[in-house]
Amino acid sequence: MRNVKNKIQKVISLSLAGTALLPLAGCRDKVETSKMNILFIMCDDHSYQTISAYDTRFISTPNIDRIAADGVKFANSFVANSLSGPSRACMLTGKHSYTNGFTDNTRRFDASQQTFPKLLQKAGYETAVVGKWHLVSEPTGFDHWDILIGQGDYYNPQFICNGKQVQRQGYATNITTDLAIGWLDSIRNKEKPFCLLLHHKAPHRTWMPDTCDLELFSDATFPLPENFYDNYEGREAAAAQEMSIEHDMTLIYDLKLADKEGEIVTGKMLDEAGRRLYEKMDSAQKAAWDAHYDKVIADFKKQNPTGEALTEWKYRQYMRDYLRVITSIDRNVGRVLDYLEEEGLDENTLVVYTSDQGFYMGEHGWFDKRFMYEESFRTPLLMRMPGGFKGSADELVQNIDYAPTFLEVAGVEVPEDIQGRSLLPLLKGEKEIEGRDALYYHFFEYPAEHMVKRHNGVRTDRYKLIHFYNDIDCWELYDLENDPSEMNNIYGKEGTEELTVQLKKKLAELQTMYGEETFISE
Ligand code: SGN
Ligand code: CA
Repeated sequence: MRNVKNKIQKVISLSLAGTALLPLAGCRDKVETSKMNILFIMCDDHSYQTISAYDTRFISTPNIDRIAADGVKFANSFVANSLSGPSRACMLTGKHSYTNGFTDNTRRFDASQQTFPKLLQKAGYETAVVGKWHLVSEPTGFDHWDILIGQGDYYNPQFICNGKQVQRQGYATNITTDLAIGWLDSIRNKEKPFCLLLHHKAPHRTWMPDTCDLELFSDATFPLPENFYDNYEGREAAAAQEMSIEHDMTLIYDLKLADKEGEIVTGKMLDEAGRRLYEKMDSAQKAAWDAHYDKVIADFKKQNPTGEALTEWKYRQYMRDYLRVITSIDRNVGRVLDYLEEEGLDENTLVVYTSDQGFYMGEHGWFDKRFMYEESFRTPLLMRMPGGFKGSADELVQNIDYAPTFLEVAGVEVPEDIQGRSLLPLLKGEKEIEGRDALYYHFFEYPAEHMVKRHNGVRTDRYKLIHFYNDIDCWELYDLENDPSEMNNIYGKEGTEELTVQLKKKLAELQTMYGEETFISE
């Protein structure tokens, strides 16, 4: 049925090409082809390891993969600062954190500054954002906004719709998708091209699955990452973190073992928070939840694992919940892609899928992100441009590049002060981004939850140099070709002198280029 409707739409739009004066009966969109629509889908904490276009070990994500199959898979995509608010600010402005001012999650986004939605809106686009926002100040540059409050809840979340608070029943990923389709279908002005930011809360901690996905992956076991029991030798900052599955992931809050008897106690304040999340569900949601987790709790009590068996139990449980949440995301991505096809909008819409950063799936023994190490510095990035290149792009790209890309796709001049580079050449299959031979990274949020020290660094296609500073002064150097898991810090080792000098020079150059000289002297 869907295909039939789709074919009809395509025939109509083809037959209308070049006949602008004909009545547009049956054609729902009157967008000029030069003004491409933009659908920017982003999840929160979605690891590239759990997208089958990138990695087939854990899960199949057929719908997200549809974007990759007909578009570009960026094989070397990175963020500028691996944390939600900062990452979003980098994307909106096309500038690094120090320049846009949103350096960590305690900040408030300066909404008066230049952003790509504002520039698109000025150029005649209809703009909207639905779902997670996380920038504290109200969205500006949007004709319509319907955002979660703060991190938002998985179940029955509160939204702020154009300034008015609304509570919605259901599961966040489904609701956010409904809001996106609802806006596309009946709220936006169809005379204009659109730019829609569809930003999910999922799969952010505490990885709460939709009730229909609870039984998935129940029997799945996962091979432990080789460096699961990392001892962080030669990496002082890595040793100081508080994001380990063994020590910091909690049974009730993170792993949903809120037993009715109250026998499971981790002694952490988070126990109470975990029980509160459960209390926010309605009775039908609780019944479905109990039907699954009561069995898990009973089994856990029977096994009563300790030591490494407990740590590995936690890892498996974490992976199962995380993958269930990804299943719901993938299904909902499919719904939006289907909608675009049904309406013939796929012919004139750039579709983007990304995450605000990568995430650890047990590598180094961790969950969470923040570090400049590969799993959290990288982020998935797929872009499908109608008529564009299909395949993999290996160039180093970063989330400050999205803003100039969207502007260029829309035919809007990219302002001089934007620090990112447009990826349009790569979307067209041209293999070059001018002047990009290394990426800069800067993480600021310390002291804070998870205790990842402040650091900045530079990455080329082969090497990475990191400087941890503030209450520590440690350098790390990795040869990613020989040590892709970053276990062997070769900083200060014989034979690395020349390389270190070059990378420090590059780091200083990038800091100057991105206006951080003042920061260096602080
Ligand atoms: C919350 C989480 C952290 C997470 C931060 C930042 N704790 O504070 O585990 O690192 O968000 O995540 S929780 O107890 O509230 O779940 S971010 O992606 O939004 O930056
Ligand atoms: Ca995040």
